[in-house]
Amino acid sequence: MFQIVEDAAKKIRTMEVRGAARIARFAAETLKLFAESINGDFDEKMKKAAEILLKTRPTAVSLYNSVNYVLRYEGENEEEKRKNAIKRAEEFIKWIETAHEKIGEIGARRIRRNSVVMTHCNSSAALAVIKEAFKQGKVKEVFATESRPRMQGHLTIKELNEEGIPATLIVDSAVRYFMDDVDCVIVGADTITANGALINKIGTSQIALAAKEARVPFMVAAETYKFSPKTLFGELVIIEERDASEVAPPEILSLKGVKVRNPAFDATPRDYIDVIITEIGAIPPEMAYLVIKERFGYAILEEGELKISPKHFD
Ligand code: RI2
Repeated sequence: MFQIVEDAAKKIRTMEVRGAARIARFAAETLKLFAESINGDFDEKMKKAAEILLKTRPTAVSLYNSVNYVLRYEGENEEEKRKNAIKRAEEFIKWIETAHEKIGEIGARRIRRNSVVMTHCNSSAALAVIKEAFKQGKVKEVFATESRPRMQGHLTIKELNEEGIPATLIVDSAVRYFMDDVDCVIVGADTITANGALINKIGTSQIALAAKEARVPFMVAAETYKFSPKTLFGELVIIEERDASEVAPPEILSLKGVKVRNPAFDATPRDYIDVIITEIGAIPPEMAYLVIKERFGYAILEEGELKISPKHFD
C-alpha cells in the first residue's frame, strides 16, 4: 500500500531526486499518485504518507510546504477528499513551474550586460535567472563551484553547456581567488527564515562572505515556497548532517580519535544578501517576514500542531 511512498522517500533520502524544488515537486506527485490508489481510511493513510516523506531530508522547507499544502485537502467523503488532494497537488506543481519562469524574468533584470556570474551547487531557480539573462545577451561567463561532496556543480556545468553558456568549473576553495573577476553571485535556497537568513548548500556562507569583502552583489533566487512559516513560530531550521562516507575514504574513517563531519547546508545571515528574487518580486531579505505573512497567512497553531496553507497561487 505504502510502496509508492516508501520508494519515493528512498529516492529523496539517497538524493536520486534532489534540489529543493525538485524534491517538493516529487513529493506532490507522489502524494497525488498515492491518493489515487487509496481505498478506505483516506485521512490516516494520507497522514502516514506525509510523515514518511517528511522524514527523508529535514532542511529544505519546500518539502514541508508541498506536503502540507496537499494535506490541507477538504471533502465530505473519500471521493471528494481524493479529488481535492489531487487538485491541490496539481496546484502546487503549477506553482513551481510558473515561479521559475517569473524568477528568471525578474532576476535577469538585475544582471548587467557582459556579466561574469558565479553560482554554487545546482539550483534550478538560480539557473532560471542565468539562462534568461544569457538569452538577453547579458552573461559572458559563469563560474560554477564543484560543490563537494556530492559534486552538484557538475550538473550545473552540464546544464550551462547544453544552453551554450560559457562555463568554468572551479573547486570550492577557489571562490575567493576568482571573486575579483566576478560581477555578481547568484545562488538558490533550501529555506529562507523569518529573519531573512538563507539556508543553502554548505559553503554558501563562505561565498557570501567573500562576495561582501570584494563588494560583489550576492543574490538569492528563491520561490516563495522556500520561505519557512515554521520559523515565524520560533522554530529553528534543522541542518541535515549526512553520512561521513560521503566526504572521506575508509582509511580516514577508520582512524581512532578522528571525527569526520558532513553538514549538507549552512546559514548565511541576511546582511550578506543584497536581494532575494522571488516570483512575486525582488525583495530585500528584511522583508522575509512579510512574504511569509502574505503567502502563508493562513498559518495557525492547532492543538500544538502547525497548520499552514498558502493563500495565493497566481
Ligand atoms: P533549487 C540544493 O540542495 C542546493 O542547496 C540548491 O541550492 C537548493 O537545493 C535549491 O535548489 P540539495 O538537494 O530548488 O542538492 O533552486 O542538497 O533547484
